[in-house]
Amino acid sequence: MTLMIKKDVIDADNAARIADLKADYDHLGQQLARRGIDIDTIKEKVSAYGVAVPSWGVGTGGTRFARFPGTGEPRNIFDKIEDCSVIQQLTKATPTVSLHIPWDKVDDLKGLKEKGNALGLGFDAMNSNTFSDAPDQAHSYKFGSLSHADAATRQQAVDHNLECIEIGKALGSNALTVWIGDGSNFPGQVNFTKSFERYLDAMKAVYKGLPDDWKIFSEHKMFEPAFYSTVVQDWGTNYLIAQELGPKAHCLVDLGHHAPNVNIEMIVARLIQFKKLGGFHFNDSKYGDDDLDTGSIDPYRLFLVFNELVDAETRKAEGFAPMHMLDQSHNVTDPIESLMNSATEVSRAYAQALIVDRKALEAYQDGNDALMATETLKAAFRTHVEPILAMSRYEAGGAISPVAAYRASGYRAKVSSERPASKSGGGGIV
Ligand SMILES: [Mn+2]
Repeated sequence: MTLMIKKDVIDADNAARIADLKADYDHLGQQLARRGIDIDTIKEKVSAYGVAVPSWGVGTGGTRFARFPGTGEPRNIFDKIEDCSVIQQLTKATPTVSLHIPWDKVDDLKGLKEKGNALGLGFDAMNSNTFSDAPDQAHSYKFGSLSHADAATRQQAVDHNLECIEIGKALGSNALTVWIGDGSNFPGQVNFTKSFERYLDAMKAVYKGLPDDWKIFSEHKMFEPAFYSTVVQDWGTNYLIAQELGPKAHCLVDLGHHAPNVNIEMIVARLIQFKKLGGFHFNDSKYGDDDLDTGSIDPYRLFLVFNELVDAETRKAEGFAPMHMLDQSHNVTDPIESLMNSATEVSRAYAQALIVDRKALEAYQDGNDALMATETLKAAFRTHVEPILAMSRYEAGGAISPVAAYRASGYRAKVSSERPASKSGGGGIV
C-alpha cells in the first residue's frame, strides 16, 4: 500500500502519547464499567465506523465574495485522493472518497481505481453537478437543470446523471447523490407545480438508468443559490421524491440545508421510520451557512442525530443502512486538518450515542420523567470519549493525535513544493 505519511513519523508522535492514552483509556473503562458499559465493545464499533470524505473538500473553498487559495492545493483527482489518503491514514475513520463530476472527470478511470486501491481507498456515492455550467456544454443551467422549462436542457441534465452512474460503476461506487440548484429568485418566476413535475419526470429517467444494486439520493436545501424558492426545498418534498421514484430512491440529509433551529434529529427519525433515510452530508452552520466544520458550532445536535441512528441500529430498524459523508468548505484552515477533525467529531458523536443507557431512557420516557430522560442523554453526551477514539486509531495504525502527527510530517510543505499555487479566485461553495 502507498503511504503518504511515513510510518516513522506517526510512530514517533504516538510513542510520546501512548502511556497517557493507556492510563486515560483504563480510567474511562472503569467509569463506563460502573455504568454497565464495556469500553472495548464501544471501541470495536467505533473502529468499524467510517465516514466518506468529499473529493472537493481537500481544496480550499471560498465564498460568494472571494477565494483565498491555500498552498499545495490538489490540482486534479489524483492529487485529491492522495490528500484523502492522508486523512484516512491518520484517522482510520475515512475509508472512502466521494467524487464529484465533472470536477473529478478523468479519461483514465482504471488508473483512478487502481490508485484508490493502492492508497487503500474505496469510492463512495457519486455526486452529479447540474448547478454550474461545464465548459462547452450545449445548454446553460442558469435557469435550472432537471426542472428547466426547456426539454433539451432537462435531457442534458439527465444524460449527465446517467454518465455519473457509468463512471461510478467503473470505480465500484453504488450510489448517486443528486443535488440541484434549481429554483427561483422572484415570486412568480416559476410555477411551483410545473417545475416539480418536470423535475420528477427527469429524475424518473435517471432512476431508470440505475443498476439494481444502486441507490439514488435526492438532497434538499432550503435556499441558495436560488433565494426565493428551491425545487427540492425541504425533507417533505424530498420524501415525496423518494416515494414517487421507487425503492432505490432515498433522502439525503445535509445538516446545513435547513432553516435555523429546525429539529433535524426528528426529521432523521421520521425518514428512518418510513425507510427513506439514504444518507448524510455532515457539516455545521450558525446562520444561513451550510459549510462549517462538522461539530464546530453545535456538537449536541450532531450527538442527537447519532442518538437516532444508534436507536435505529439497536432495534435493527428495517431498511436502515444510511451512507455517511462529510460535506463542508474550508476557507481559513488547512482542509486536511479540518476534515480529520470533522471525521473525529462524527466518530465522537457515534461513540457518545453508543453509551446512552437506552433501557433507562425508555423507562423514563414511559414514566413521563422528562428531567431524567433528558439527563440520560446528557450523561452520554458529557462523557469524554476521546480515549476510545484515540485508542481505536492507534490500534488500527493511525495517529493518537492526527493533527499533531500531520503537522510533524511536513506533508503540506512537501506538496506545496510539488503543486503550483492555484490561480483560481472564484467562489468554491457547493
Ligand atoms: Mn451537501
